[in-house]
Amino acid sequence: MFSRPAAGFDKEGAMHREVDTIAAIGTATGEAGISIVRVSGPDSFPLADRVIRCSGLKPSARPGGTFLHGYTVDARGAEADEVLVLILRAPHSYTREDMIEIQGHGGAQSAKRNLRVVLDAGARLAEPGEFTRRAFLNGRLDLVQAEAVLDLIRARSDRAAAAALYQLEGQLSAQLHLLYDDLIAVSADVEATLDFPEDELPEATFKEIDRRLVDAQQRVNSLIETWDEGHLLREGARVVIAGRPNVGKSTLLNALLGRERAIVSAIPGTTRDTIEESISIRGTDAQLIDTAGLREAVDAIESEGIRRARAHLEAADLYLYMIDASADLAEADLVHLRSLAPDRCLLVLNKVDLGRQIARDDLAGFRSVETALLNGTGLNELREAMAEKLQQGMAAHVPPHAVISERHRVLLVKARHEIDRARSILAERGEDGAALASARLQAAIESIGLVTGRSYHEDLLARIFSRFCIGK
Ligand SMILES: Nc1nc2c(ncn2[C@@H]2O[C@H](COP(=O)(O)OP(=O)(O)OP(=O)(O)O)[C@@H](O)[C@H]2O)c(=O)[nH]1
Ligand SMILES: [Mg+2]
Repeated sequence: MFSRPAAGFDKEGAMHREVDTIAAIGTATGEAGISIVRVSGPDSFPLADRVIRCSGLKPSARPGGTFLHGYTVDARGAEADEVLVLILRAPHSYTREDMIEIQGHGGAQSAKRNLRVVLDAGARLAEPGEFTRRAFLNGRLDLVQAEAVLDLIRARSDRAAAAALYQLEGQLSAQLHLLYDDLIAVSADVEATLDFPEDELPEATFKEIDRRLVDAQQRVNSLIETWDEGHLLREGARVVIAGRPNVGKSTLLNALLGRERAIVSAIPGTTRDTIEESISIRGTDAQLIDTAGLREAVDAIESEGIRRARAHLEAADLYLYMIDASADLAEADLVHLRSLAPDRCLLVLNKVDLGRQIARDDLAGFRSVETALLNGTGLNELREAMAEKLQQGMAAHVPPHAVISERHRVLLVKARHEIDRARSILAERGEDGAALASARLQAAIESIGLVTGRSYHEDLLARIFSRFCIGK
C-alpha cells in the first residue's frame, strides 16, 4: 500500500517505477481533420528535436504552451507528415511531465506514421490509461478524478457528461478529502482521551466526539445515496418488458427500436432468451430488455428463459408490464403485479384494437397506457410515460452534483460500517474502548483513502487504468 502526496512528484512512487518516455495515438482512427500523437516523459523534448524538422528555434528551446509548425522525419530524414507540435513543459501538462502533442493530418496513416517515427526515436508505446495513471501518480488528479476522465469519455448523454465533468473538476473529491481529514481529527481526539486520567476527562468530550461521528456518517450516507443515479448515468436505465406469453412484448421491443429485432409470432412462448438493446427515450439512455413470457414453462429451455426474465425484473429501474387488454385479467397477472413496485412500473394494456375487457380503472395504483401496437396506437403516449418515469428516478437532484460509482459505494459502505462500530464501542465502553474505536476509525479512513487514492495499491491502479484506451 502506498501513500500519495497531495501534490508534486511522488518520490516514493518514482522509486517503484522507471519513468521512461511514452507515446500513443490520442485520437480515434478513421477519416478526420487531424490526428494527435502524444508523448510524455523526460525524453520528450530531446526526442522532439530528433523527429521534428522546423525553422527557427528547435522544439526543446521553445517555451511551454506554444505551437510550432514543421514536419515529422524518420531517422533517414524522410518526411512522415506535416504537423503542428504543442510544447507542454512539466508540471504544466496533463501528466505533469514534459509532453509534446503532435497534430498531424487525420486518417489512419498519418497517425501511424507519426507514431512510428516517435517510437523509432526511442519512446515506448504507452499502456492503456498510462497518461492518466502518470497524472495520478504525479499528483495532478486523484483517483476519483482519474475515473471521471473515463466516465467523460464514455458518457452517453449530456447529463452523464455534465456529472463526469463535475467529478473531474474535483467537487466529489473535495467532499471526500474533507471527510477524510475530519475523521483523522476525530480519531486523534479519541486517542487523546487515552492520555487523560479518568477523573479529569471532560464530560462533554465523548458527546462531542459522537456528534462529529454522526455528522461524518450522515455525509457518507448522502454520498452513498447518489449511487443509484450514478449507475443510471453510467449504464443507462434498465427497462424490462415483462408479462405473460403472447401479449405483445417482442412487438413492443421492435416498435421502440424501430426495427424487427425480436421474432414475433402468434405462438405463445416465442421468446425464450432475454434480448437486450440500447435505446434513447426522449434523450434518456436505457437498456431495453425483452423477456420470455411468464408462465409454467413447457421445457427446460423455456424454464431457463423465465428464470432469466425474473432475474432481470429484480434488477430493473423500470418495468413495462404488459397485459392483453382484450382478454380477461388473469390471476397470474395480479400475482406478478403485487411483486412490482408501482413507482417503477408502467402497465401496458395492449391489443385494445381487439376490444377491451380490462380498463385502466381496473388497475388503480398503477400508471397505465393503452396500446394497439399492431397499428402503432399509443406508442407515443407510452414513450412520454417512460421518459417521465425514467426522469423521476433521476430528478431527486439536478446535475451537476456528486454521484458515486460502484467502486466508491463498496468502500463507503465499509467506512459507514466502521464509523458505526466505533460509535457503539465508545457508547458502551467510554475511554476503555478508545483504542479499539480508534482502530475502527483508522479502517474507515483507509476506506475513504482508497476511494480518492490517498492510499492505493498496484492491483487497484491496474484494475482502474486497464479500462482506459491507449492514448488517454
Ligand atoms: N391484434 C393485435 N395483435 C397484436 C398486437 N400486438 C401484438 N400482437 C400480436 O400478438 C402476437 C404475439 O406477439 P409477440 O410480440 O410475439 O408477443 P410476446 O409477448 O413477445 O410473446 P412471447 O414471446 O411468446 O412471450 C403476434 O401475433 C403479434 O402480431 C396488437 O396490438 N393487436
Ligand atoms: Mg416475445
